[in-house]
Amino acid sequence: MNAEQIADILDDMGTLLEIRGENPFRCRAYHNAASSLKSVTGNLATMVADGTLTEIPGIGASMMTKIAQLATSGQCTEYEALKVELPTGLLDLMRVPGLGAKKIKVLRDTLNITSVADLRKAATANLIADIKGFGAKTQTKILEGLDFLDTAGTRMLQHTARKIVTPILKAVSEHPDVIRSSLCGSLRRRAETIGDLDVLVSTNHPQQFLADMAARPEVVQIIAHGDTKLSVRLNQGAQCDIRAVTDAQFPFALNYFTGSKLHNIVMRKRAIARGLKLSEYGLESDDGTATVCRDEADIYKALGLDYIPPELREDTGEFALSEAGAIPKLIETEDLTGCFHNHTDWSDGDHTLEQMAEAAMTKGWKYLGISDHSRAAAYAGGLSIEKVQEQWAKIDKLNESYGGKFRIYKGIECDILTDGSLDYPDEVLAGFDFVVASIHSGFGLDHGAQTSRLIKAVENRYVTMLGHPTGRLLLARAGYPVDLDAVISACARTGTMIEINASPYRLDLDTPHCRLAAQRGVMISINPDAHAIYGLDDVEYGVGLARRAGLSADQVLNTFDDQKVSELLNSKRDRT
Ligand code: DGT
Ligand code: CA
Ligand code: CA
Ligand code: ZN
Repeated sequence: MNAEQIADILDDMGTLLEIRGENPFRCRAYHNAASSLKSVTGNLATMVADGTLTEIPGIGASMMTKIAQLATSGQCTEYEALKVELPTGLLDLMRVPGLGAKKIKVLRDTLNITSVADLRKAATANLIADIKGFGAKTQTKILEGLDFLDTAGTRMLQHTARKIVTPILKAVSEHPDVIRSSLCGSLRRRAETIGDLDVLVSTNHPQQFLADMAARPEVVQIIAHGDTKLSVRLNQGAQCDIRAVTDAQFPFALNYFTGSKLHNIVMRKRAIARGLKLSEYGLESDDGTATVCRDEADIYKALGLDYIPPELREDTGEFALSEAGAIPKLIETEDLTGCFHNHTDWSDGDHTLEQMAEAAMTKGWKYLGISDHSRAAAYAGGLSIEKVQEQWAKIDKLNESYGGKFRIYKGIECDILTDGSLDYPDEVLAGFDFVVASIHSGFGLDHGAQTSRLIKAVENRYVTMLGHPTGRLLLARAGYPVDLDAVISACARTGTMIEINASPYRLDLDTPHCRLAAQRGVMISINPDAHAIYGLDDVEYGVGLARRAGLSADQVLNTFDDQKVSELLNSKRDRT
C-alpha cells in the first residue's frame, strides 16, 4: 500500500473510533497521522525500515507499527477488528452532507442506523426528527443530503464526459456515410454536470452506420439498438445515445436533442402560436407544408427569434432577450489575454514559475497571475512572509528578462481566517499585484457567521477578488451555507471582483450567481486554479460557465490588454 492509501485507512479508523465513542484525543491522533502521511515526500518503505517515519510530527511508535503493517501486508490487526465490530456502511454515512461522526454515533445508538439505506428509511419514516438534538430541520437536511448523493452517483463531470465521448465523435466524423454530425444534450450546452452523452448524425444509411458504431471497441454494452437510435454503455459506465436522421431533419433533431427540455417546450409552444408543429423531424403547418431549415438559425428565425447559443438554452430568460434582439455576444476562449489564480511549486503546484509562464506564452497570452497558497494553508505548502518576498524578487527578475513582452503578476491565494481577517497583515498584502481571498477551512460555520466572514474579507481594500465563493466540489461536496446574494452586493459596493473557478471539479461561482454578480456590475475573472501547466487549459470550462451566465468579454477581467488589466487590478485599492 502507498502512503495515500494508508492515510485513507487511518482516517477511516479515526472515524470508526469516533462513532464508537472513543476518547477524542485518541481519534484525532489517527486523523493527524493521516494528514502527516499525506505530506510525506520520501520513500515510505525506507522510512518504515529505518524508523525515520517517527520523526514526522503526529506519527509515534505505535502509529508506525500500524503503518508498517499496512505498508507490507495491506492489513492491520486493529483495523480488521474494528471492521468486524462496526459495519463499514457507517463510513458511507460520512459522505452524506451534514453528517459527521458525532451525529452518526447518535443515529446508530438510537435507531441502529448503520448504512445509507437505513438512514433513508428512517428519514422517510419521519423517525429522525424525534431524536434529541436532531429535529425536523436536520431531518430535511439529511433528506436533501441523500438526494445530493443520488445525483452525484449517476452524473459525470464535464471533463470526464468529454474524455469518454471524444473517440466516438472522432469515429462518427470520419465515418464515410456521415453527412453532418454534432454533440447534443447537456454537454453541448456545457452544463456543470452531465447525465448521459448524446450524439447526432445525418446519413443516408442509418442502419449500416449504427451497426458500425455498435461494433466500436469503445462500446462496453448495447442497451438498445433500433433503426435510427443506438444506446450504448461506454467506459466508466457512461451511457451514450447515438441517433441517425436524414440531412433535411438534421437541424430539427440537433435542436431537439440539444435541449434543454424546458427550452424545447417553449420552442414548441411558439410554433403552435404560429399555427406550426415543431418536432425533432421538422416544422410543419397544419396542412402538412414543411418549412425548410438548413440550420438551427433558420428554425429560430421561423419562430420570430434571433439565434440562441446552446449554453443559453435553459429557459432562464433567453427567449425575451432573443425577441428583443438582445442576445449578447458571448465571451469566447480566444478573447482571453491571460489568467489569474495559478499555483507553482512554491506551494502545491507541479511546475516552476518559469514553466508556468512559458506555457502561458505558448497560448499567446500576455500575462499570468501567480497565486500560491498563504501560510495558513500549511498542508498545501503555504508561503511564509519571507518566502513571499523571495518569490517577489524572483518574479521581478523574470519580468525583467521578458523585456515587456510578457508579465507575471504577483499574487497570492490568501486564506480567509475564521473571523474574516486575512492570513497576512495589510502591509504584506499591499505588496502583491492582486489578492485572491479564499476559504479553505471552517466550513462548519453557520449561515450568518459564514456570510459575515466573507463580507468582512471582501471589505479589505487589498482583496482584489473572491476565490471559489461557494466552496462546492461538484458531485462531491455541497457549498457551505452562505448568503451569496449579500456577499455579491458587498463585492459590488467595494469594487471587489469574483472568480469563476474554472476547475471542472468546482465551477464556482455557479451559473445563476455569476449572472447575478455580472448584472450588479461585479467584474468576473475566469481563473483556472491551475496546479500544473496543463491546468491552464481549464479556462475553457470557465468560459463555458460564463457563456451560460450570458457574459460578454467586457464583463471579464482577463480579456483586456495588459495595461487595462493593471488598472482594473488597482482600481479598488486606489479608491479613497
Ligand atoms: P443530462 O443527460 O441529464 O445531462 O441532460 P440532457 O439535457 O442531455 O437530457 P437527455 O440526455 O435526457 O436528453 C437530451 C435532450 O433531448 C434534452 O436536453 C431535451 C430532449 N428531450 C429528451 N426528453 C425530452 C422530453 O421528454 N421532452 C422534451 N421537450 N425534450 C426532451
Ligand atoms: Ca444527455
Ligand atoms: Ca440522452
Ligand atoms: Zn483554493
